[in-house]
Amino acid sequence: MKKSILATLCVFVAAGLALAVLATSCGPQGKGGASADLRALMSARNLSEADVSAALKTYTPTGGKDEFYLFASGGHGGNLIVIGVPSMRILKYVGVFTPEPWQGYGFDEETREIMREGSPPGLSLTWGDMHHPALSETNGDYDGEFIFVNDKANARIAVVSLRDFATKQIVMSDLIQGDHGGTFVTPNTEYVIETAQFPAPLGGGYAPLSDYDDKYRGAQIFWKFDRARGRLVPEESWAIELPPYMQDLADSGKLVSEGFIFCNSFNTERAHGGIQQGNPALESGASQNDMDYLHVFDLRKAEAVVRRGGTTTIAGMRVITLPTLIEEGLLHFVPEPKSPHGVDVAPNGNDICVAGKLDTHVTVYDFAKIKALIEQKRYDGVDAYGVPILPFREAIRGQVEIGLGPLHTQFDDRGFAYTSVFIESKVARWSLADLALLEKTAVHYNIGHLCAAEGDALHPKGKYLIAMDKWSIDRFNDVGPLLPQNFQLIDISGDQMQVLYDLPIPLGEPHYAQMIAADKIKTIDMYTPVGTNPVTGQPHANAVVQESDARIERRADGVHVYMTLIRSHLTPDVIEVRKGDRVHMHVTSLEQARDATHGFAIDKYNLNLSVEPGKTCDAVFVADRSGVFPFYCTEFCSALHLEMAGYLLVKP
Ligand code: CUK
Ligand code: CUA
Repeated sequence: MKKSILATLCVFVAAGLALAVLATSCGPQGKGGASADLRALMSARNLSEADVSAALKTYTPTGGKDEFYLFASGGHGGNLIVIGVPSMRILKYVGVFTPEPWQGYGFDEETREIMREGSPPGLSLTWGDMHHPALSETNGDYDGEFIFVNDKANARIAVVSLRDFATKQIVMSDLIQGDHGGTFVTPNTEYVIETAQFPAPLGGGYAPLSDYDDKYRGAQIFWKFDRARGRLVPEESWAIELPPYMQDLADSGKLVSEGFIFCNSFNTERAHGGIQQGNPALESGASQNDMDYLHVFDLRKAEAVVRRGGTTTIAGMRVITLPTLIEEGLLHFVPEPKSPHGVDVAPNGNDICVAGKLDTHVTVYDFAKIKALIEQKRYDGVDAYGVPILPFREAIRGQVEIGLGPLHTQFDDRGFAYTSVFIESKVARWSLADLALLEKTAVHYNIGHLCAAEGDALHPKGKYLIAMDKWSIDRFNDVGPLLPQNFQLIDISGDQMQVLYDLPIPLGEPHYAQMIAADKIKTIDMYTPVGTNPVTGQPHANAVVQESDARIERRADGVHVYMTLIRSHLTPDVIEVRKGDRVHMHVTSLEQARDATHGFAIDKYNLNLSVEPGKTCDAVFVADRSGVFPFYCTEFCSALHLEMAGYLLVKP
């Protein structure tokens, strides 16, 4: 054991990473940098010293914990991915927009209700296109309590509690159709921001495309968050009407810019397709102008307008209309080059970074200058809807020439910014102080977002960055035509960035992720007291907290089964009903041992529950087929797990 530790240290020395003091302990073995055994292993596996040094930076022995949690969107898989950094071990998929049977998510009544509430009336959507997770913040730093995620496809926002890593709420407003710019929080999480991408008549009505300029609109919703309840409050939320450009990502101001919201846009051309009608495709139609508009929105002044009732209600949502926004001086535009993607406010709060997909620069706006221009009403005209435009040159601090296809920017603790360069497949590191490009590191194909540790918070942690690469061609063993995405872990602590590890993501396209220090996450071990409803956190009305109370009751609305689970039996274990009965399962786990989870599945009734220690949940189904249907526990919970089973008998 001792020998292998010494050998390991020697490899560090070989890679030029160890402290000099360690070198003395390497003895004769240290001459070549590694022991003969390690050398043999390296050559057998064809590893360079750089490989070994990378391995040592990520390898986490059994029982070792990670320094950070990475929360990555699961893209069109609809679920959230939790990963430990630097080990890059996947810790959990959290069911959000898509049912997740092993969590009972979308199968028990409590979570089915979450999915129904977040769906159009009469429908229960079973997937989403998650793009941007946003951790809750306190004073501009992640606090580890909640994470919010959007569903681009259906214009929804979900709330996930980080106490139990479970979804608590999905909200949907009929105001907009499809959101891309979500989610972003204000520095104390008063609001969760959701922005429409596709202009459409607000509130969901019909209008022909020939009315695009007049009837189609963009919008940005400010969902009010009640932290004590852990819920978004639709009645206290409101929105702003925007011109029918494609509003993209947003960011909250911080420090000097706190109280302002920045949102980039593209397609200020207002192209809307119609290839067969002789119009340009959206991709070229939306790429004509050299400049689009950075939206600068005064949130504090807008709140005053909302308070005094200066809103119009559309689809149940209070909306500040575009004429009111202009009249009250709440919205200003600043030109931004060309079809940009994303806006990121630097930790100093004053530098606002925008990268143009079709421009080679990151443009750094100077908030102090923007504010002065607004105060002096120094306008370069107005847009087609009357929104005042500030002069570009007077609003910026400068531009950094980055390369082809710069997209998103993150920050570290040393004053560096990191921008993903999509077309070049690189990560660029540049200095905020002098706006100078320092270094570019090749990553795998088609990097989209990148994520540094707390890299969009007030106090970034540095150390690690994840390159979120969209193509993984040639990188992993072949799995057919649909390949995983690739997360590359990059060490950013040194003078040179170093790619350490490739993690295939086989769940959906994770657009964005956030990384938080692990010590900020405080989870519960189990649901207490026994009989807790995990969604509300309150005692469940249908809980049965001792086995002797387990029972079957026939009532007007069907058969109610009050069931308890404890190693290794289900009580009752025989359920007799008549064909056509509605069966209401009320299932409680009496376990109070950590991780002693039971499942509950009924054969051929499309039902699987996950019953963690202390949890109660309901499931309702109609016993519409007669026969004998075994039910059983789906978690291997004990030596007699296979015996944890029973029968549902449905009499003809
Ligand atoms: S987006 Cu996918 S790479 Cu939805 Cu934030 Cu930029
Ligand atoms: Cu309980 Cu297996």
